[in-house]
Amino acid sequence: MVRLVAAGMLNVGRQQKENRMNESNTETAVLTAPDVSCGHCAVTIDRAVGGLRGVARVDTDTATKQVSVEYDPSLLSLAQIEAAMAEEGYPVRK
Ligand SMILES: [Cu+2]
Repeated sequence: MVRLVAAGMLNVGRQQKENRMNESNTETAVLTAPDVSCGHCAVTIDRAVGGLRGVARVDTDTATKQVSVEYDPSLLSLAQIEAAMAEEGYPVRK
């Protein structure tokens, strides 16, 4: 019973965090990563970039090789996002 209550409180906390993120000023950057070829690449990028603090959303389109990243510029820079992608083997084309 106590565990159920605790889990519910955790969910509420997560929701509030998401709401705060939506209220903050996020920017969406569309990056081209020519080495993206398949869904596996998309999953790798989603994990690497999505795991960065300040990233709200990652969407990789394997057809266009474009990665759209919604992030909070007050928490991290575009250069940090690009570095995380390059580290996984997907350098961004300038
Ligand atoms: Cu791939």
